[in-house]
Amino acid sequence: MLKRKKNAYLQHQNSNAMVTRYKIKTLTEFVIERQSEYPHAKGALTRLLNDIATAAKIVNREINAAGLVDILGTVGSTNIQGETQKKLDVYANDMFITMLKGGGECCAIASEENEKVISFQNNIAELGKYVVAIDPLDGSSNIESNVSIGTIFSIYRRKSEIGLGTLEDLLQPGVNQVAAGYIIYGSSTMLVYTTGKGVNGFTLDPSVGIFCLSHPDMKFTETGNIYSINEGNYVYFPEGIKKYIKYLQEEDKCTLRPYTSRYIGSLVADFHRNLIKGGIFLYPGTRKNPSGKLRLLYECNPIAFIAEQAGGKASDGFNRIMEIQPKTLHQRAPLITGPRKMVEKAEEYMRNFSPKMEHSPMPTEEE
Ligand code: P6P
Repeated sequence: MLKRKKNAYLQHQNSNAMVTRYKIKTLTEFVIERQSEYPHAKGALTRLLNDIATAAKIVNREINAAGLVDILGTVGSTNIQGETQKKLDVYANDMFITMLKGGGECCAIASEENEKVISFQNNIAELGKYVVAIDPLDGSSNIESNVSIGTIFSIYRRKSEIGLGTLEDLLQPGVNQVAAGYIIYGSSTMLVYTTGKGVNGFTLDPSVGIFCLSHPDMKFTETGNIYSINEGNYVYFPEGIKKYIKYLQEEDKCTLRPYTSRYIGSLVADFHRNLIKGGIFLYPGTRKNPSGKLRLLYECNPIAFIAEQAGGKASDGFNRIMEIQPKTLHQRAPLITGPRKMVEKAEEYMRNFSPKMEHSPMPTEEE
């Protein structure tokens, strides 16, 4: 009798486990559910996030097909950065702009691929309340080598009242972001985003074209043992970074050193791995480029928002990234981001060995 009861219980548990295992929450369900946490939300941000997710699915399809059709080659033109534009770069940029313009919730876009702000006129008053800064296909130089690449986006409320979005609407410090995230086109395609209440990751099920919640409430580990930096620039690094790297490479069992070096050269892929496994990412200012390489509006700020919401930190070596007041659309900023304790150790080395870097020259548009 007891054995029959036990078997019946186990069968009941297994059937529940089956249901639980397959009870998925979609991105759409999640965003709508979370919308209720914002009393004044009328659904505009929800629709904007879904517009971005839809564009990402379409870009994902083209990236996966890229190896099969002749869109790996360059399109010949160059973007604002002076980089040769890959056809996928252009395709992704066009797709996100089209979706954001068509969705009606956005009145202006700053894109890595466009020199100036792209503004839209919304004739319906309650539309166009947001602006978006976006790197439509970051790391695209890795496309031919089939390395994971990404889209990085940042969403702000517009400051102007009505009409076309303006440059001032885009030149807001990162603390004003209402949402930020990235899509990583890798072995699986994931959308990771925050609206200021934690970080959640959604994996695309390509068979049905749905982003499913796979990584709820993502957090950095308290510290990690991975460091990501392009050591090919070592000779140009400030003394503080040089000494920090040597600190990471010393043997010390108590602090898990020497750390492991991992660097792909694709910001979204490097950052995402470090968020999952615990590690610090550094793209510092150098003797050659005191403001570093990464762009404040659509690389540093969105990554910084995610990092802080995941319990980590993001600085330029001295100051919080999200408190930098942008002066130009494509300005660069040094970026050090990861678990709080790791970033603070790097900042300690910068303060002690490269204090003069704190007030490096203000970036210019040409940079
Ligand atoms: P480097 C890609 O071009 C990118 O903007 C980021 O995705 C990446 O982190 C960085 O540049 C890599 O730069 O100089 O190490 O090749």
